[in-house]
Amino acid sequence: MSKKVKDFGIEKTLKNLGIKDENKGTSTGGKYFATGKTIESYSPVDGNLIAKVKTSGESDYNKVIESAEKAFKEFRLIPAPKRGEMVRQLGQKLRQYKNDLGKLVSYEMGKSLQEGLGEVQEMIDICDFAVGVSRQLHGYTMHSERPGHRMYEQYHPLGIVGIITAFNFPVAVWSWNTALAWICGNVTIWKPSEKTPLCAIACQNIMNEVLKENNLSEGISSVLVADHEIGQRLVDDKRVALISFTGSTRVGRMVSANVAQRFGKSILELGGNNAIIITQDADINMSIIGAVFGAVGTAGQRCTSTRRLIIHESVYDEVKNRLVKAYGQLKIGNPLDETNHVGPLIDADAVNMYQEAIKKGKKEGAKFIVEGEVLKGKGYESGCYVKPCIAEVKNSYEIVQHETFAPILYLIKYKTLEEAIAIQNDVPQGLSSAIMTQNLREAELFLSHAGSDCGIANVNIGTSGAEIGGAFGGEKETGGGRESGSDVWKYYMRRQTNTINYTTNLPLAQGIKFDL
Ligand code: UN1
Repeated sequence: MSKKVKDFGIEKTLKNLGIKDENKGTSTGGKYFATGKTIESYSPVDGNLIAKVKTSGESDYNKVIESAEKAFKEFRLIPAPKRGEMVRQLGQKLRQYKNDLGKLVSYEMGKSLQEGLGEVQEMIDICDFAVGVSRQLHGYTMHSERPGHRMYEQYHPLGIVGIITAFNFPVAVWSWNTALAWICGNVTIWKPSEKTPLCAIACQNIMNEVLKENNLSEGISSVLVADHEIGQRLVDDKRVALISFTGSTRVGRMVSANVAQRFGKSILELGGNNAIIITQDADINMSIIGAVFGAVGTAGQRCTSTRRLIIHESVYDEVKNRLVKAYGQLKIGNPLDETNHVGPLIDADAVNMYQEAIKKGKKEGAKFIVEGEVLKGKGYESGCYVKPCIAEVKNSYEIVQHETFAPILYLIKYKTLEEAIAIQNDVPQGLSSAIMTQNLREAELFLSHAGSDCGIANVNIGTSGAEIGGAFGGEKETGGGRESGSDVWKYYMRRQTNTINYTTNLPLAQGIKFDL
């Protein structure tokens, strides 16, 4: 390990989180099986090898599933508030490990340390939330049309929940799913991105402590560091009741079809193409901060990243000039150094996609007012650092219709709010959206049924940084799934309607007579 890495205390962080030079990536609770190929995790921060991970083979997969099936039989019998207590303890452990886990997220994934810590905070928050929900898994009681009958509904656990996550939120998305899945009585199997396996191993190590201290079955929490073929097995496996998939629309489309084919349930969190509308009544200072953070935060690799700004013609030049100035002040560099605003992209493929998108945009007519560039030289040795850029475009350009996971911001001019809303909605994706305005009429129109068609619609807030208390997810090609807050727990349970007759007669519903 290089000296530079030591300077940021990464070695100690890895040790604290139980990450070794060579790790077994597949485990069910504290039991490890990993007979597959070995992969290596390199940091996009400095290009160094962080550690090696042995992945899942065929037999490992079956062992994990069998262990999960066994654990489910016991876990579902534990009362929900007691399961909540397990999640409460996980939240406590996460508080304890917050600095280390946040730093590992930053080092393995490349987001700023503040954002890494923020991601762990989201994990803590969802644990707190889930503890409360564990006492509120309630259904309705209905009045029966028959005398002496009672009718109500209740929610039961599903079984095994498979969680497939992306590299960009390498720890939080696991916790949004697991915290709820567990309080609902399910067991979980996590297939993390192969780009961030160490974050997954660290989370599992933390959860193992909770399982061990409470003498709980190992199969409650499993992790499969594995390639897409094992991921496909999970998707196709009838024993896995729910697949929660976060990733691209392209892969999500296949996951959705495959899970539906076997009548499994799925939660899909796919691509976004999020816009902020900046109206003539916007607070321009707030708009600039919201837009810049939305576009360059996590180097444009959030599914909620701001990709388009739809700006009223009367403030267009002012917004444009101020953005150019703000971009000129951005510091790009090691994300562990808190003076930097923008860290690296995840890997060389991501850098290629950024370059391709710029090329394609230019071909279609995009006018770059802040040029993009792959940075070279001291501090940029990993080859993953790129310059956030801005282009003036038409919404109809193919590249603008497409989600590029990179800090490329598109500017579009509008005349009327109706036109702006139409532009905002005129993309295949429907995750997050925002309007910057101090005008109540504009805000309400944007939020109305004639307004944004996205799962998330904000006023005077950017498109990213959603709180865990609300349901998170989007419409159209974003997949329709919802995760984390509100009543999302219902996705992790099966609903059962119960009708009880406490009379000595057997009256039939709908007045049907059946005399013997
Ligand atoms: C994602 O990019 O996959 O709203 C999730 C946000 C974060 C979650 C993003 N709370 O930006």
